[in-house]
Amino acid sequence: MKILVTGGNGLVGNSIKNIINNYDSHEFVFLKRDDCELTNRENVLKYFENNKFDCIIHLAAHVGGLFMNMNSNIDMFSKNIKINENILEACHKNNIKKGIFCLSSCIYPCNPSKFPMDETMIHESPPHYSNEGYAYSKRMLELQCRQYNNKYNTQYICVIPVNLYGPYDNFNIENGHVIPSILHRFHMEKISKNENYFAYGTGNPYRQFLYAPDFARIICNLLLDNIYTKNEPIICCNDEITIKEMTSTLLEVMRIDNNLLKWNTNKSDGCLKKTVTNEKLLKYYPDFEFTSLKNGLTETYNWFCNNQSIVRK
Ligand code: GFB
Repeated sequence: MKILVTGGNGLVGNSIKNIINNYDSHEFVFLKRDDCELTNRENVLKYFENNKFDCIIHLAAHVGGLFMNMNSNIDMFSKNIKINENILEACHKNNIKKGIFCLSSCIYPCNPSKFPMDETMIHESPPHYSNEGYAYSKRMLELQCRQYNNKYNTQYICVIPVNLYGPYDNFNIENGHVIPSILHRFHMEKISKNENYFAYGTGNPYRQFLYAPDFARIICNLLLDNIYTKNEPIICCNDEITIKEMTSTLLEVMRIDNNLLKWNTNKSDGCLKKTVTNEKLLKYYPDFEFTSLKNGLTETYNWFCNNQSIVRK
């Protein structure tokens, strides 16, 4: 099959690039932002018309950490709605019947009826105000995929990862997610010998972190090994810890004394808890081996230090 990967030069796109040798009977095309502006309908329809694909891994999105979301909820909604609508229309017009579409655990209700949350609870009640724009744009993507699946018998599978991290992430100190932005900021403090190690918020919120290379393996399995033959959403998550525990492990990996860590509680904590379950995933892949946080953080920090010329900052 000829497989289009949108967001091909991002965190997960590059992780897929590193494992496609395992799937050499298929051709992967990695779409970069400069190849086609996905918010532009005409560009997208022309690109699909001119290139013809059998299936799609749709990863491209306007994403960012808590503070970027809080500052740009309008952009988060409008850009992602346009991207997803254009991609789905192009898939339909070019008879692409199978694909992976990426949501996120942050779209879930912030006050759910129960924890952990499962695949049936996406629309149960409002998401956290901090990322409403992004959350509702992704909830609409789940709705659109379900409508196409019901009417045209497509297999558009929505995958729901938790907080992803790894090599090729966005290490922007203000707009990045917690792991890349703390890693970058603390690295600068370390090499400048200033040693002002401030993390944001209280450190009490709970999060589940998934190593992007693990998520890439899950995506390729779901799309290509015909074990999961349904077209319903599926959560991809690992164990839950507090931001404090994650930061402590990161400092250990960066060889920074944990006693030097301070918290800037003027900064928001965002959603305190958004626990989801991987019960469904493990039903289909009971032997799936997740990378431990310590190993994932070690590989991410080594990659950051050895690839300064290409790191997104
Ligand atoms: O990863 P993060 O930005 O996203 O923040 P969310 C996670 C937690 O880390 C929050 C704390 O409780 C922050 O207060 N934190 C501590 C920091 N220090 C830092 C820091 O230096 N930078 C950042 N960014 N956080 C996002 C959603 O929520 O989850 C997105 O807004 C996306 O839409 C993503 O879906 C997966 O987990 O709070």
